[in-house]
Amino acid sequence: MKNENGYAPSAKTIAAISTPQAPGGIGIVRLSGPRAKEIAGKVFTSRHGKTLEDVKGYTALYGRVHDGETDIDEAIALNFTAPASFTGEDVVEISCHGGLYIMRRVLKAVFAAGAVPAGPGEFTRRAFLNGKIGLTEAESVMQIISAQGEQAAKAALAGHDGALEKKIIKIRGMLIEAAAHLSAWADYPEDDIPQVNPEKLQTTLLTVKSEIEHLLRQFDAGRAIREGVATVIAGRPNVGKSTLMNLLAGCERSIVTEYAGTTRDIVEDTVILGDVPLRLSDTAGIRLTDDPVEKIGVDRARGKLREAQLVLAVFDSSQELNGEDRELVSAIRESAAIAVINKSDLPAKIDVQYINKYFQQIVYISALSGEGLQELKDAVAEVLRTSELNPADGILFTERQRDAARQAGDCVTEALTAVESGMTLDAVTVSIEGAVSALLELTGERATEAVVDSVFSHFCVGK
Ligand SMILES: Nc1nc2c(ncn2[C@@H]2O[C@H](COP(=O)(O)OP(=O)(O)OP(=O)(O)O)[C@@H](O)[C@H]2O)c(=O)[nH]1
Ligand SMILES: [Mg+2]
Repeated sequence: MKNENGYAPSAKTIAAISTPQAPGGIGIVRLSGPRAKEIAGKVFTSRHGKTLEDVKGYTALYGRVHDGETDIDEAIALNFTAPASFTGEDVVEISCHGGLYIMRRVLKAVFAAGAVPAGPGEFTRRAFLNGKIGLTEAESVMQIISAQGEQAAKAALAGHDGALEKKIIKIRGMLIEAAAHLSAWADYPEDDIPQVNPEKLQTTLLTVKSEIEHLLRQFDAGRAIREGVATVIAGRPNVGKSTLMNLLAGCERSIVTEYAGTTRDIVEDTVILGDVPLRLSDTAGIRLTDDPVEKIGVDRARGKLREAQLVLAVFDSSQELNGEDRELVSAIRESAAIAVINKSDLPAKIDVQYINKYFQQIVYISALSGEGLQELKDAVAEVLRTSELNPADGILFTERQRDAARQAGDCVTEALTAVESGMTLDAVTVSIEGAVSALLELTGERATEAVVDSVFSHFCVGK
């Protein structure tokens, strides 16, 4: 028998430890499947003789968990009755003391009583297959678990509440309406179907395109907030890179002296600037040098620069620009970068016009006094586009989602080109249908088994 989602419910009852594989106050062994209550009943005996099958759903029973012969621990068994559970199946959670030895013994007893080990993410996978949650919501379960900061947690929760799915369904609705009108008009020309207005069609497609582009732009910003950004502080010697590092870190992380060539090795620290975790690297001042030790430092700085996701290019406001500054500017042409004009407390000599020409974001700062720090935060949020991020709006979380959105965007662009170049409306319909199918894959409504497998392979066992 298949459920409304088109999947046959699983006959197997799975079990796993759902709390971390580490000692804790409480540990939970979770079972899900048609025999969950019966199997749990074989290893759990309640104090007052009630069984999990007698009591109604959402009842907690207190008792002992055992392996049929000896008691393992005292425990609480909580039952959820299908379909009103996380997985949509009968679920029992046995909460015992959170010692690893105890939890493993309980799990072993549950296996001996007839359950099979749950695969990675299998509980969430069953929730998806049983139509309890969409694929994007399932993916955000992982994001909620791994969120490190407030913004990231908020975004993950919004995804779990279906913000992305709603957004995709809205976009898809617009496309489906356009495609339906096109087909009806092409198939039943004698009926009274209003003629397709190419301008209106174009407007719809442009709206959809800009919504998809907006989602794609936010992908990188969302990732910056979730995973942090590899940020390199670079510049010629003595411009105040290490002073800036210390200002951002809030402690004396790097050595600062008035001598050029102080920093040799890369000094690293992670700081949260605004909402974004920056993995900072303070580097050696880039210049030609005969000092063999400094030379290694300069090479390392250049290497770091190539890997950087964001460069804070530091210049000394009190000095004229020199060849080393210009070399840095040309080395980071392709990178996301902010020009940080430091020592703003001193009389300015720097040629700002030159900097203006190459950087979109310029910040004046005194790393010594901290003046200008807020402007730097704003510039970082601007460059990484985290200032535009609105979790309630729906955010693409995973590369899988991003790729599907990209594909949909490409199809919409194709459809637009077809409309603009006066191609047959059939060609437009084909492209629109391509976009719809990419969006169906994004939400998981038409995802292949391979896609579903790969989504859940990233989960841990017990989730
Ligand atoms: N007046 C003023 N001096 C600063 C400022 N920032 C740094 N300095 C001074 O500039 C000198 C060099 O600072 P560092 O932070 O070591 O410079 P750096 O770029 O790390 O230098 P290297 O490691 O040698 O490449 C020190 O004497 C700092 O006190 C600033 O904003 N204003
Ligand atoms: Mg330094």
